[in-house]
Amino acid sequence: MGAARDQVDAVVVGAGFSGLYLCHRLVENGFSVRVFEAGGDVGGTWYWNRYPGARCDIESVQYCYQFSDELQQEWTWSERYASQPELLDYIHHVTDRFDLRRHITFDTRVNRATFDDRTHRWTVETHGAGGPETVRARHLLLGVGVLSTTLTPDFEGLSSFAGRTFHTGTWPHDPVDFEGRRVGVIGTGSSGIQSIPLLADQAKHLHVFQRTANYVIPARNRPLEPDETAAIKAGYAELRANARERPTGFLFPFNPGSIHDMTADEQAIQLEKHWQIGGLPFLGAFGDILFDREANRMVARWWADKVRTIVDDPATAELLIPKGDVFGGKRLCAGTDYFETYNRDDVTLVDVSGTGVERFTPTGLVAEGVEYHLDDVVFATGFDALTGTVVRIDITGPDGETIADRWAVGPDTYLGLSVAGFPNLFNLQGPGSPGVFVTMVTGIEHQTDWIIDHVCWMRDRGITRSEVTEDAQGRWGDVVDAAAAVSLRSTCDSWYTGANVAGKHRRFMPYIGGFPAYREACATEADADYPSYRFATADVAV
Ligand code: NA7
Repeated sequence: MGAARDQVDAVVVGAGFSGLYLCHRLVENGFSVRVFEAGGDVGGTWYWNRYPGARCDIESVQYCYQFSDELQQEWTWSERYASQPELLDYIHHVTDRFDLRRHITFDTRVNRATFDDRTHRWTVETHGAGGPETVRARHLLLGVGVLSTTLTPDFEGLSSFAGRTFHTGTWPHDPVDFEGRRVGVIGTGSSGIQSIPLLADQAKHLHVFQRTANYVIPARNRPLEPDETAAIKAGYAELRANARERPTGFLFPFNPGSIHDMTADEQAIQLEKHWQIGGLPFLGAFGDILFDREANRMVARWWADKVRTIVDDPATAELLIPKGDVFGGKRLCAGTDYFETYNRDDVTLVDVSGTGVERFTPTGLVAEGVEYHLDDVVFATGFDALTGTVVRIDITGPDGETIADRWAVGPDTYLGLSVAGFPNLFNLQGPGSPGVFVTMVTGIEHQTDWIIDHVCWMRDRGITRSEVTEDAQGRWGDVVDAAAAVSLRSTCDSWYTGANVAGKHRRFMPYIGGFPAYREACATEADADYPSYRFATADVAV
């Protein structure tokens, strides 16, 4: 590794898409690196989220690395939307192909990191299978994932429940058999929506406890044919170049026009076209769906009628239609046979929008005053998104302030990457980043490349400390807020705003001004030799 294992140039936290690419680029540029990963292997999100039906909602060919053409050419995706096992195979392939495994310590959590302002190094304390370890590093790079701290509601009596419980975000590695069992699912976000049809196939009876209905579009996943794959591989360069210029960083059929400019018949044809395309590209039907309330309502009404044609029982259909929510305000869900599943006799939708799931009993749970006898309960209850994993690490800057304290009053960042008061630290895809609105892997590559340029620039000049200014951070916060303000998304309760976590500061966290504008802001900063940062060189040669 070129340096003692307890003193390195960079510590990377996480071995998912972010951590692996960070590791690759650091090593490629001659930096010594240790990667710490809480899981037992690489994969991040795709290591943990192994629930039945777990699948990407961005097309596989656009949800993968693009830094190596050899990698692109040698890897063949089998389906339009990759399943969790295929994504994990891909991540393993990348890890081995670029020989990254030897830099990673698995089953190990980073508990604490403290910046030493004398040496300009982070002291990083870990705990894992091999016991505690302390590593000193110039740079602390967080690739901890934006949906990696699971939430399980603190239900009364939960510990008395004698059956099995699972969370979609920490699913067991061994197959789970639900055959002949009475299963309950709590939560109808993407994870619930993907898993419910498969759980229904196995269970003796499935109860779905729904607090809030969600907008679901058929994913229309399918195998990729050999001739399609050949065309994709031949056209990767063009695909990537075009995708980079799109606000989302990925390509899908998009009509920038307004719904108001079409007749009712034309609107229906256009919406049907996008319904047939399926998945997130449904939002590309009209340019004003997420910006104009009436346009949004018109689409929601058309969609509700679709649901009524699929679900046989009218009362169940009405329950599955969100009431008053902005269409696409939460992340749109891509489902496979989701609504059809409610036509099965062995599936019951339970409305828990009133008094909710009240308590667990040894044999099940009580919801809305009714007791349900269950053998297994699946929590599909989401994550403390974007900030949750970062604030659970005790990260202390030179002034003694922790990131958790700093972000308790709002997750301020500069370009989503840097936090004032925390030198030599970069966080990927978190608050202030376009991350969750750009295809993740593309956003990760872009941010990583920017970080690598920054740390190389420091090294070339003998600089050992880099810290963003409060002013620059404040200005970026205004940019993030202004972009959010024009979108209906910011008006919704969702994990984007922190509304799904009791007591969490309420702010629309991602930057939704689009990938091109974000790349321009990052490039402007780098091209001008990082005017938003203050630099210093340590007196001590360590
Ligand atoms: P989400 O989208 O946050 O969904 C969590 C679901 O759990 C949602 O339906 C919640 O209902 C429900 N929930 C949470 N707490 C409760 C309680 N106490 N009682 C009943 N229901 C509850 O998480 P996912 O894992 O599905 O998806 C996260 C992202 O991963 C997704 O957006 C994709 O980007 C991939 P609520 O809406 O709060 O009423």
